[in-house]
Amino acid sequence: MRTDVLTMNPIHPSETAPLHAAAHDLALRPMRLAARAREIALSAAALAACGVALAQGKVNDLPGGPAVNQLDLHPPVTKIAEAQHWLHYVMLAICLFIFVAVFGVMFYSIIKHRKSVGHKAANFHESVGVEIAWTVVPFIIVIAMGAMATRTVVAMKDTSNADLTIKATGYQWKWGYDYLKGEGEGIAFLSTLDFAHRVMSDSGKPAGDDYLLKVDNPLVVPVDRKIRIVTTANDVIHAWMVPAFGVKQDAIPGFVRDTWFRAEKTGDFYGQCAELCGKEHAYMPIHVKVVSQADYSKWVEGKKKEMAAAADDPNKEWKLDELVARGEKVYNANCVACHRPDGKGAGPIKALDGSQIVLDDPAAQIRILLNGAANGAMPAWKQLSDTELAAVMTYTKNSWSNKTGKVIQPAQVVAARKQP
Ligand code: HEC
Ligand SMILES: [Cu+2]
Repeated sequence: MRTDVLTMNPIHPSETAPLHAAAHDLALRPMRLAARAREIALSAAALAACGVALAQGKVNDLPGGPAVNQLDLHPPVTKIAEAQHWLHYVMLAICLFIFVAVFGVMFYSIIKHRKSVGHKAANFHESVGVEIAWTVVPFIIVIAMGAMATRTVVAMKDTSNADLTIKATGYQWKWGYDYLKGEGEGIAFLSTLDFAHRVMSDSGKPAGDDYLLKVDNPLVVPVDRKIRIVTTANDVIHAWMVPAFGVKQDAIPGFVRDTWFRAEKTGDFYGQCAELCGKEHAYMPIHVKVVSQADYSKWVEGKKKEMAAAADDPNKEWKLDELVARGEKVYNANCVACHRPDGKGAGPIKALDGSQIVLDDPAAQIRILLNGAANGAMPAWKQLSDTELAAVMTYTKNSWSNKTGKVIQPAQVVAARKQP
């Protein structure tokens, strides 16, 4: 059996077509203008897609995100990003200088001393002076460049004395944030691409300046505080990157890595997963909202209240319509992307509408939700709460043509979690 290199999942022959279609779709998806320019060179088909996108309305710069016709790096909002930009330009200047000097001497020699104007090739061996010069000069250049970069690289790695520590977990395909230490400790949520953007992408009709960058729950942090981001992953390698902060750190399953930033401006800043992690790699954006200390405290308070309200007693017996209402929200946040709003799925994604398991086999349904299926093609949803899982299962049992009138209670999920 073949294995999909992106998701490391075995591919059934019937699955390859949609996966390839998705990959193709990715290549054609119109992006912002700068990236688009590259695509035009790549294929005439991309050109057509681009024309369609342009006709659909004007795209503007997104503050904290990509800009139209952007050539330069993102405007820095941290000291580290500023230092990185400075290094970038100094290194570029050094390289340019060497390039001009070396090629200048070369072309001068070729033209000035060419055979046709009567020059004869010199014939000499072993010049100690030249050999020392071409060893020592590059050595000094390399050491000088390394010395300049070292301070910044060391500072980038110094995650000590953070005001706030947040764990960012990469999932296929979303981010999970856990506030581990500092104000807001205990807050945890998932951050998923806004479903409207996926619909736009699927229909090939991009719109808005934050296209494919809008999430349901942005990461919120206070301005002027040292934020330590601890990265890890649940399935495959992802990377947490926010260019304006000068931050990019791999998120590796089974490992913990960290990075940090101290944003000097409030506002919205955007990034992307930066490690190809499967077919929906392009659908796991990062949105960081930097707010004032006062607004941050307010947000923490609100979030805590929200969490307290949502922290349900797993022993509570729920009514059918309560669970369905709650489950619809869970479904729209986590399941629609694959199973579609009509529950019909597509290709290898099995339909929930009419599924025997959903209709009639609660034990199997709970098992699939907790553990995933098809080697993770259907992800495990252990990270959802017992009530959320019970709610979404009850919702799927009572939606579309599924009219079972049956309920799964949180207590059943609790019991299933305890089974090996
Ligand atoms: C990344 C895509 C993806 C997401 C997101 C996803 N699923 Fe699935 N789901 C699948 C795939 C693929 C299968 C088929 C697995 C197989 O081949 O056995 C599946 C199968 C299922 C099944 C078994 C259906 C059957 O008849 O075998 C259930 C139940 C299910 N999913 C529920 C959910 C729920 C509820 C959610 C949201 C919490 C969800 N899924 C989110 C991809 C997904
Ligand atoms: Cu990723």
